[in-house]
Amino acid sequence: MNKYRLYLVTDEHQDIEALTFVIKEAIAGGVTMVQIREKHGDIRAFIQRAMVIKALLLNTGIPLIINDRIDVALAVDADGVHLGQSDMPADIARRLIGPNKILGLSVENETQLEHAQSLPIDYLGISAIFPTPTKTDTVYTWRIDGLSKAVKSSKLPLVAIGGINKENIQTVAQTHVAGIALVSAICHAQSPKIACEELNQLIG
Ligand code: TZP
Ligand code: MG
Repeated sequence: MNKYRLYLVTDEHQDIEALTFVIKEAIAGGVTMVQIREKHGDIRAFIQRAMVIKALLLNTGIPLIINDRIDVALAVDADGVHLGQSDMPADIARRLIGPNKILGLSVENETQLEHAQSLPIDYLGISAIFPTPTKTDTVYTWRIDGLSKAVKSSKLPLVAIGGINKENIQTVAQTHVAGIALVSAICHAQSPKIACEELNQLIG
């Protein structure tokens, strides 16, 4: 099974109740990986949310990934961590989490993509494919062309993120990218379960 295939990233603005609904539905709809993303720096709240989601994912085989924070990932014994370019350097992160955890890194341009190839990581987030209101500080949009080139040149599996939805997911999947990560297309759907089923079908 390709765990990167349909990768849910949580919406930091949803409270624990909304988040629980989304996660339960997404599990039923066939999501393959879940990342908890928190940006406001309240580590206690982050740990609490991570523990709730970890309990929901128990025995599903769906890996739980923590955004940015190695300490939170260690605290809840998550399956992995996703780093950005200004988070802890990948080699140090790997040393702290050990060889068996999943380690992802976002790359925001071609230089970073190339440099990342020799890092001790499992996958790369290609950010952002399209402009998105979910993350307004993105520096570059890869578009389909840039993503296609990245897929061809990278030896590490790539996960596409940013502005992906039902309308454009097929063109993203046609690049043969390993995985597709989404926030709003799943979290803001009336039924995240149906959204996941439809997205999964469109991926092909
Ligand atoms: N990193 C790059 S774009 C993005 C993140 C976390 C947000 C993606 O959200 P959406 O709603 O799927 O466009
Ligand atoms: Mg980050």
